[in-house]
Amino acid sequence: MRLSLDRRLTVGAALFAVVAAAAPATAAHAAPATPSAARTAAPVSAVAPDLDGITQVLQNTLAAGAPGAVARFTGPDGVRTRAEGVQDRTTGAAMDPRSRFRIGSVTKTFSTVVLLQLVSEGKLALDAPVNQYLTGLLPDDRITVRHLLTHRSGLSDYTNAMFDKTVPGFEAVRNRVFSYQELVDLSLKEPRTTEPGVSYKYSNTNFVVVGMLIEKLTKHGVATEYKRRIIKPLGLTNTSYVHPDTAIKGRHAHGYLHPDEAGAPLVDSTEQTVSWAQSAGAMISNEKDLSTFMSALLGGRLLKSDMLDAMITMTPTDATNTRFYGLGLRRYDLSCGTSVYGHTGTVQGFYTYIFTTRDGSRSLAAMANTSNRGQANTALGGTLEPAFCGKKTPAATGLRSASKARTATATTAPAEVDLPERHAR
Ligand code: REX
Repeated sequence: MRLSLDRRLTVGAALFAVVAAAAPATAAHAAPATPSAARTAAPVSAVAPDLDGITQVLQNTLAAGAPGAVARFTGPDGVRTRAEGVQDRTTGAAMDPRSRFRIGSVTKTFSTVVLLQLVSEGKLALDAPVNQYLTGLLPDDRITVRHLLTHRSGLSDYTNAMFDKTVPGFEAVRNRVFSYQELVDLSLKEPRTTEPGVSYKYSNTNFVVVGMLIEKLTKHGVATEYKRRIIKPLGLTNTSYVHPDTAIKGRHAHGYLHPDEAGAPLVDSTEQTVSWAQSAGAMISNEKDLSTFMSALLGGRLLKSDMLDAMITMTPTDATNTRFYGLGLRRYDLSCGTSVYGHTGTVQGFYTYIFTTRDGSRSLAAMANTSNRGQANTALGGTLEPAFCGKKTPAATGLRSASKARTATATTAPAEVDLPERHAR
C-alpha cells in the first residue's frame, strides 16, 4: 500500500503538498490562489531526509537518558530506518525498528477516526451535546463532541493527580482495570478547567468519553471498532488494543520509566493494563504500522473529505504559533515551512512521534523506550526537522563544524532497504 501510494506521488501532488503547507493555521487546507504564497522553498518530494541528522538526534536522545531510540522515515525513495541503543536492558538486545511498543496518545487519532466514521454514518453530530448520546454523563449540556476531540471541554485530566508521584502512581494502576465511568468520575471530582469551547486544555478525559461514545453508538468494545475500521483494512498486523492484557506480544521493545528521584534505577514498565488510558492511550503498534496508518489517514483513505477537513482544521496549542491541534490530530510547522500532521504519545516507558506530510507521502515514526524524562522526549522530537527539512546548511544550524557539514553534504544517503518485516507474535 505504501509503495503504490509513493508511486502515485506526481509532480502535481508534490505541488499540492507545498501549497497545503502554506495554508493559514485556522483554516482547513484550502489551497491559496498561487503557489508563490508557499513557504516551502523546494517541492516537498525534493527534500531528502538528513539521515546523519536523524542518527545524531537519536544519539542525543540516548544521551538524555533513553536506553534506546529508533526512527523510520518513509518517502518517495523508500524506507530508511535508524536505531540506537537497546530495546531490552536485561538481554542487551539492540533496538529493532520492527519492534512493537506502546503508542500512548497516538491512540487518540485511532479513536477519532472511528468516531468521525460514525459521524459520516449519521450516528452522531460533531456539534451536538455529548449528553445527547450519553445521558447525564457530563455536568454541562454545552459540552459537545467537537469539544472532546479538540481538548476544549474543560474536563480536567485525572492523570495529573494519578501520576503526581511517578513510580508510586504507576505501580498503583499498573494492574488495575478501570471502567470508563470510574475514570470520568475521577475527572469530575476535580474542578473543570475552562468553560466549554473556550480554550485548549489537553485532557485524557476527553478521549475516555470518546471511547464511551464509540461503545454506546456501535454496541461494541473499541477493540472491535479499531480492528474492523482501521487495523484490518490497512493490514496493520503489528497493531492491537488488548486492554486489559498486560503483555506486549511478539517482538517488542521494553519500556523504562525514569523515577522522579535523580539517580534512582529505571523501572521496567513494559507490562501494564494501560487501563488508566484505554481509548485515550492504550494501543500497541510499531513504526511501520503507525506510518501506514497516518499516511492513509492524511492520504484520504480512512475518512470522507469533509471529516478529514474537520480533523485538520487546527487551532494553536501554544504561543509559538507552530504547534496546533485539530480533531485528535496535531500539526507542527517546521523551520523549512513544511507542516506535518500526526500525534505524539507518552505512556510509562515509551515516547512516540508519528507525523506525515499533508498528502501522506512522507512520514516519520520515532520512538524512545523511556518516559518521565522531558529532555529525552524533546530530543526525540528533534527527528522531525532532519526528516522533513533535510540537511541544514552550516549557516542555518550554526552547530556543526564546517568540515563535518561538508562531509555530510558530500555523502548521499546509502541505498538502504528496510529490514524484512516478519510478524512475530
Ligand atoms: C501520563 C503520565 C501521560 C506519564 C499521558 N499520556 O497523559 C497520554 C499521552 C496517554 O500520550 N499524552 C501525551 C508519566 C502527552 C501526548 O499526547 O503526546 N508521567 C511518564 C508521570 C509524571 O508520571 N509524573 O512520563 O511516563
